[in-house]
Amino acid sequence: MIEETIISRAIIESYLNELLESIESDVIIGGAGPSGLCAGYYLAKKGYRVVIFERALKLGGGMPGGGIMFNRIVVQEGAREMFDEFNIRNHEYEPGYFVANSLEATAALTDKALKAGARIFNLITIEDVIIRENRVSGVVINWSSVEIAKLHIDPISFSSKVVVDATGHQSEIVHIVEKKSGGKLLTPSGRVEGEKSMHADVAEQFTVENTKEAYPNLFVCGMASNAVFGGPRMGPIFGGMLLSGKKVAELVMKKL
Ligand code: 48F
Repeated sequence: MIEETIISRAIIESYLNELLESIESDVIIGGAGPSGLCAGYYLAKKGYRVVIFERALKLGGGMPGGGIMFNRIVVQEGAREMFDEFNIRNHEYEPGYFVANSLEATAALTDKALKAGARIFNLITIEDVIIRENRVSGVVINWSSVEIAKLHIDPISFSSKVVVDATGHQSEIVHIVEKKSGGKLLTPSGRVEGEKSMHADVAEQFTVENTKEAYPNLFVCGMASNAVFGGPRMGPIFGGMLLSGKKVAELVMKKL
């Protein structure tokens, strides 16, 4: 006989235990797109306590949608090793251009991040940060449904040694810090420099180069790096996103 109440208890208790264990962690990552998942995987694999908050129901950010809803992604020579690391099947379309199924890529990143030990909470939005002594020391979260329904419900806070903004084009966490710090970011102008128009080749390099600390204890990766440090966008080529996720994990490990 199946007892409905046992199913309910199993779900509630198991979820809440994981949420309680996540109140204090080493790294909070905002956004479970390709760069955030990749960063979470590399950090969790090394034993760091990683918590990822994702606003959406489904993971992967812009990855599953491929290019104009054609569920394929491309990575360039120099990033193919990332496909190998995540065991994502691919083929060389033309010399130096490797194509893969974006659904497989999303599933592989998610699977690896979770199994490495990253705790991923979907349907939760980071709406603010905690700043102590001019350093980011955590985030303020609420259910995404509260945001969508515009309900007047107070959020709660989670602390971490480091926060990573992997929220993509919007770079939402850095925007919050820019506003609340009065423009004291570690960018040339102290403010968000803003994303430039499409230039895939330059953008791919820029993403990795500008994966860095944008405010004390707040790092950026993926498209957020371009938006914050003023680089171009690149469309459905994903090598830079994955390499950026790997690089931010290395920078965070050094910091910790
Ligand atoms: O946009 P997204 O996929 O970011 P990414 O890892 O990759 C960018 C590429 O997908 C693509 C591209 C590559 O060629 O240009 O755009 O840099 O994933 C960002 C995730 O962050 C979530 C959002 O729902 C998405 O899944 N997100 C955004 N703001 C918040 C958030 C927030 N405030 N709190 C939680 N999650």
